[in-house]
Amino acid sequence: MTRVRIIGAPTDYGANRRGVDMGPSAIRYGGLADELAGAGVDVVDVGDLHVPRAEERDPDTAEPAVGNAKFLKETAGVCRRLADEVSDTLADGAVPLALGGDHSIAIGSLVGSARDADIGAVWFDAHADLNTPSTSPSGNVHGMPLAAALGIDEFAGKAWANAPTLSPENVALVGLRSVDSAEVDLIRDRGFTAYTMSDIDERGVTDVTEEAMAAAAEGVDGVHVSLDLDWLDPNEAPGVGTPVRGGVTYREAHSAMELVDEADCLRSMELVEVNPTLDRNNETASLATELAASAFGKRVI
Ligand code: 4U7
Ligand code: MN
Ligand code: MN
Ligand code: MN
Repeated sequence: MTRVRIIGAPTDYGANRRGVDMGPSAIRYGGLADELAGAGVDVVDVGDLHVPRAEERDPDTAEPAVGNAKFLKETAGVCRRLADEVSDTLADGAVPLALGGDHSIAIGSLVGSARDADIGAVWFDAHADLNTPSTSPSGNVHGMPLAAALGIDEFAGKAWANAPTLSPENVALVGLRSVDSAEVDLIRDRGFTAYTMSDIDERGVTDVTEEAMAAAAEGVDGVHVSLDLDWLDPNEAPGVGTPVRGGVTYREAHSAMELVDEADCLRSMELVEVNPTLDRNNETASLATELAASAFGKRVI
């Protein structure tokens, strides 16, 4: 029986919108544990990591932005704790499921998942999250986690941020529709596997997801799946801070998550960017729980 350990990481440092720190509560309230139990999974919820609120920082000791990156020190603190939880969970033979919070927490998930294994990653997201402190148009670290984990530019040599066994050839980006110019260059130059929404239009989400999982899994021990809820169309998932029109539908998202399960290489996962203050009746949080259940094997019959 698959065992899953839920770890909440209620951050909002990395996003431009407050409220995403309430994501873990909303996702739990949306029925995550029951949905996973319905998928035949043995679930343990270890609660939330301690995440100091931005307002609790002593203004005299608060770190200034690093380059253009806001709250990088605070993000490092949370990600170190999350990486330890993720690697302990794996050592215990369970699959870590981290709940954000903003997408900067993926740095912790990836570092923890890569600690004792070679990993790949599949990024279901409207965005590439490959900015660095110098290229980011916003300074928000939720737009940088993949660059951090891969040690690109200013992130090179930062132990808290780097997942040394992850390389671009084992990273697949799925559903891209908002990519900044420096990110386009990285995607072209470094050997990522990348699928835009146009690829999904042309080939269908099932083909694309199968190929993405296979590319990520090639030659490694397991795959981290990162699900940013802004991957879906804002009509289906309104409760996100950086919505982009033209995303996948409810059915496409479920098909993709079923194929995540069928690829049979899932090592760790996260659900991020759910912002209950922007949601409609907790629909985005509930959708996140349903999609996780599909990824962990839930089927109609
Ligand atoms: B998310 C953006 F400029 N690229 O870096 C940036 F468009 O985790 C958005 O995928 C990043 O939601 C979105 O700020 C980060 C922007
Ligand atoms: Mn996104
Ligand atoms: Mn993202
Ligand atoms: Mn976002």
